[in-house]
Amino acid sequence: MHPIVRFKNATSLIVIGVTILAGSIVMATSPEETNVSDIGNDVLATPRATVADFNGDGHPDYVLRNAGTRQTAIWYLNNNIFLSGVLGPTIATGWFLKSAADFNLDSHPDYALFNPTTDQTAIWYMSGPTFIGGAYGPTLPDGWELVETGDFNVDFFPDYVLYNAGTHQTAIWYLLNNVYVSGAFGPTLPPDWNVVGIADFDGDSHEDYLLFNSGTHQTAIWYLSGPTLIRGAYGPTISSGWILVATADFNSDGHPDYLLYNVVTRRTAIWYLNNNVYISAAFGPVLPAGWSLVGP
Ligand SMILES: [Ca+2]
Ligand SMILES: [Ca+2]
Ligand SMILES: [Ca+2]
Ligand SMILES: [Ca+2]
Repeated sequence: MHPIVRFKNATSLIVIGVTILAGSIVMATSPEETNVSDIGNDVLATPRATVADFNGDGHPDYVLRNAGTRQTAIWYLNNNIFLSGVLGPTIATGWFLKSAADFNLDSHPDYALFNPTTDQTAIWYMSGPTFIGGAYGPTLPDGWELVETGDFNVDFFPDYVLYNAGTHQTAIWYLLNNVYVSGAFGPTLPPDWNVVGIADFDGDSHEDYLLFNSGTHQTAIWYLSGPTLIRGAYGPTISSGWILVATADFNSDGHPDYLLYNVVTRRTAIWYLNNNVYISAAFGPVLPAGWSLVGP
C-alpha cells in the first residue's frame, strides 16, 4: 500500500506554524561560553538516516547500517531505484554515524561520527565507500550531541548542527574541514520535535531545519538565515507505520524530498516535495534482514 499524505487545512497550518515560531529563542554566543548543565550521557533516541552522493552521479545514495556487526554499506540509487550495493567501513563501538558530508572538499562525502560517552567527534574521510583516513573534530560540551551537518555560512565547508536534549536548544558550529571556527545558538525546538534533516527547502541558499514529531507524525520546515529562525511551516504529515528519517533531492528537480522508512518491513519510500508541499510518492528499495537505514 502506498504511503498516503494527509494534509491539514490551510488555516490550521498557519495557526500552528505561528505556534512553532513562538518557540524560537536566538542567542549569539557559543555553547562553549555557557554553563551547560550535566545531563549525563546524551540521549540518541531520534532515528535518522544518512544519505549522500557517494559515486558522484548527482543522485543521493543510502548508507545502510548493520546493528549486529556495526558495518555500513552504500546503496547506490537512481532516484528511488536501487542500482547496486557495496560494503563500507565498520563503525567502532561507542561511536555513531551522524551524517555524511564532504569535509575536506575533495568531492567525496565523508562520515561524521559522534561518541556520546566522551563527547568527541571524528571525521572519516572516504573515497566512495572506502575509508581513507580519520581525524578528530571538536569535542562537544557535555549535554550536547551532534545530530546533523549543513553549510550554514555558505563557505562550502560542512558545519555541525548540535542539539541539547535537556534544553531542546540547537547550535551551529562552523568548521573548516575538521577544525572548529566559531559557534552560534540556533532556535530552541518545541517538545517532541526533532531535527531529522538539513536542506534548503525554499531555495534562498540558506540551510533549513527539517523537523519531525514522532508522536503526531507531523513534519515542519524551519526556515533559517544562518543560525537565525525566520519562520516555520508545516510539511505533509507522515503516514502511520512510517518515520521521516532524512531529506535529499532524489529526483534532481532542485527541491529536497523526504526519505521515509518503515522499521518493521524495512521498506523505504520517497515523498517528493516542492518546498514544504507534497507532490507525489514512490517506494524505494526494501533493505535486507539485519540492515537498517537508522541505528549506529
Ligand atoms: Ca571528502
Ligand atoms: Ca560552512
Ligand atoms: Ca532556505
Ligand atoms: Ca526533489
